[in-house]
Amino acid sequence: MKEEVSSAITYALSKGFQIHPDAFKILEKIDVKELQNIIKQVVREKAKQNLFLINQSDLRMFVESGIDESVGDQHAVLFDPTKKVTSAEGIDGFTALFSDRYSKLLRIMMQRSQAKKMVPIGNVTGGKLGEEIFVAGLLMDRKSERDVTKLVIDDPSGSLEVLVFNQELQETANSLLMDQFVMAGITNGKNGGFIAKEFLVPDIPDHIANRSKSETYAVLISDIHIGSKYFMEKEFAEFIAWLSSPDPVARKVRFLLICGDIIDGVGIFPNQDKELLLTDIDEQMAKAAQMLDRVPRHIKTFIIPGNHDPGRRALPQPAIPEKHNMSLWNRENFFMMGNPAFLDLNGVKVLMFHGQSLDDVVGTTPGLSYAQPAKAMRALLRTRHLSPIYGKRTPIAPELEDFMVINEVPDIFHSGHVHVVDLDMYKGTLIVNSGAWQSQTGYQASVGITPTPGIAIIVNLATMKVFTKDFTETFG
Ligand code: D5M
Ligand code: FE
Ligand code: ZN
Repeated sequence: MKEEVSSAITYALSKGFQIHPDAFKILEKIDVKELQNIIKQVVREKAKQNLFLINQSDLRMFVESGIDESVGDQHAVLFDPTKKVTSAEGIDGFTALFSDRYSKLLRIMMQRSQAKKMVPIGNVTGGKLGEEIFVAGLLMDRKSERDVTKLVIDDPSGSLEVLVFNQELQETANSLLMDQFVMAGITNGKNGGFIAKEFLVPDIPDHIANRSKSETYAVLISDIHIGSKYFMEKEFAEFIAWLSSPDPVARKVRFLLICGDIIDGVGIFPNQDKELLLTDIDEQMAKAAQMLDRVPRHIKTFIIPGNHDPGRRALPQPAIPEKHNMSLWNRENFFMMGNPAFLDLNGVKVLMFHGQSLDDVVGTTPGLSYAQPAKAMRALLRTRHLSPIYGKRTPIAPELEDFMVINEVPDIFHSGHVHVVDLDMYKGTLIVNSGAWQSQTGYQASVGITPTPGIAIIVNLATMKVFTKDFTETFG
């Protein structure tokens, strides 16, 4: 008998359990690396039910042939920026980026009836308009003076100042994100100038989300921050162990989505070294690989980088470079992708974006806060762009194409970064901010961010029902 098998049996016996002879045969077939973990899970589950005999059926699900084949696990990576990023340099790069943003979003906007009355800005500036017309472009400037808000909108033909007097419309104007695409209905003012009558944003249409034919669960997490002093290792290990537990929900999990900040990194912010347990990124990555290696082979795991992970910082980010995590890259059930990424899971379309721009959205929009990141994510869906604001905290690369435009409407929009779990449903799209596995840092305390760490988000892809599982409870 293998040493691991006899030690697993000894463990069960020491807890007062008996093992049915048929169960022995199955123990021999289980992956030895998982055995200790599995036997502990089985012992804990059965003890809860006051049953002290381990039989064949308790273990069958852990051998390869015991995986329920009726739970579908079809996937396709529909977009990954890793091989597309080029980073053109200088002003030219940004001109190209903004011009591509404009044309992609114009295409989306052309589906609106108002687009029929759209006029290029270059044709507007001189003359009298007569009736209300529409202009569309990127919001380049916004100023408020006494009772008037002034917006500057650019399209490739020119630049136009639009005046907003109506109070309700001023609120809409203030909720727009800088550099976002906007369409404005305008008329001539009495004293010259152009008065805004209405604003239209690209937005997503009301839709019915795609569903999985089989009852398959996806688990959504982010911001593990391995290497940080504040990384909640016990809770995270408990979560990973749950994935191979007999829990009926865990048995139907086929996808694990990790939305960035896998490790805490090194030199990400000043004096970070004082908050690190592991001070080398390769040590941190090795620890990540060691912990994630316990994800069972039948769960497809999709990983995108965040601002703490190795590789380029500017958006869009390529996948975490292979040299930092060979063992993760080499796992057949692991998929290393860039940020953002777009996936098809059993027909359900999932947009993954770490969420760097949420800092700028929360910071510049009246009424938004870190306590409700899903509201800020809603604002991104309305702009049909993942990171519109240029020149604030979020670094954006001068690509020739704007890969941050939300071209296709997602069924699930998954982000992290803010470390607060928040769920929302917007026009048929499930919005998930999946929290963190790091307790509150000094910085977060100083700016009033109260994280909700240690929680996994679980989505039933057949019904789009979503629930949370709190792994901090086990430890009180
Ligand atoms: O970011 C976690 C959250 O905290 C995110 O909203 C940014 C904010 N944060 C955390 N540390 C800093 C520093 N040092 N400067 C500015 N903002 C910060 P995360 O990406 O996990 O660090
Ligand atoms: Fe983070
Ligand atoms: Zn982050």
